[in-house]
Amino acid sequence: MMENSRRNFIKKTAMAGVGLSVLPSVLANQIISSPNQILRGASFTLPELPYAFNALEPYIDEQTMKIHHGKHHAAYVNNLNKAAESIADFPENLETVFSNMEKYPAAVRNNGGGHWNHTFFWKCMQPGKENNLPQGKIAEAINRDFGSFEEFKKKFKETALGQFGSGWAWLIKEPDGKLIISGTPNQDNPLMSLSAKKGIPVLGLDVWEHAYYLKYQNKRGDYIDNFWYVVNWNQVAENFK
Ligand code: MN3
Repeated sequence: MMENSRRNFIKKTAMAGVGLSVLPSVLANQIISSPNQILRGASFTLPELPYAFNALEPYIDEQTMKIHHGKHHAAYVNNLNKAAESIADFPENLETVFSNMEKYPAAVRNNGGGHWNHTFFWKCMQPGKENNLPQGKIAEAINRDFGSFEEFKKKFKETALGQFGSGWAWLIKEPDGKLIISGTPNQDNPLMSLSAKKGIPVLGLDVWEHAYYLKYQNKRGDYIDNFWYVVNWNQVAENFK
């Protein structure tokens, strides 16, 4: 809200400055975007979790969720806003940024990725349940491309375990609709133009130590095994559409 007010103020000031009371929006935008203006193309905010901090217990503990969301994710948002502040015409849609990742500094790649990835990750989870299985078209596609759900989980775990240091494991939909599994380092994701494997993220798992260390310490494999109880397959099916 404050950002919008500020932008409107800048817009009005800019328009008043050139002595015009009515301008087509395209022209008005050009005025706001002139290099002499203090500008902001976008402002990002920390989304609320779609469930309580303790909702994923016992698989993911409350304290981890509080720190992960309230400290780590919040820091990505703050640092992204700082990085975006000095860039003219910074897109409001991060996917636009990712498609031209080479043009942006590392701070945008790391914090833009961090913000997008975590926002996606929170939605991929829900309170845990036994026999938590994919249904419908996403289940069919997993069987088609991996042979079975068990085989899919095995390959996903191999990728998540094999990601050296910090990073993510992804289930991705390629342009032809095929599902593949891929890992990315740091806060990269498969939407980024410089990603080795590109596609639409369908499911993502954060394998940074901050995601599991308090409960699982060095046992990343146990964290991955327990992730399957909290996957929100309805959301994953939406992501697959
Ligand atoms: Mn994280």
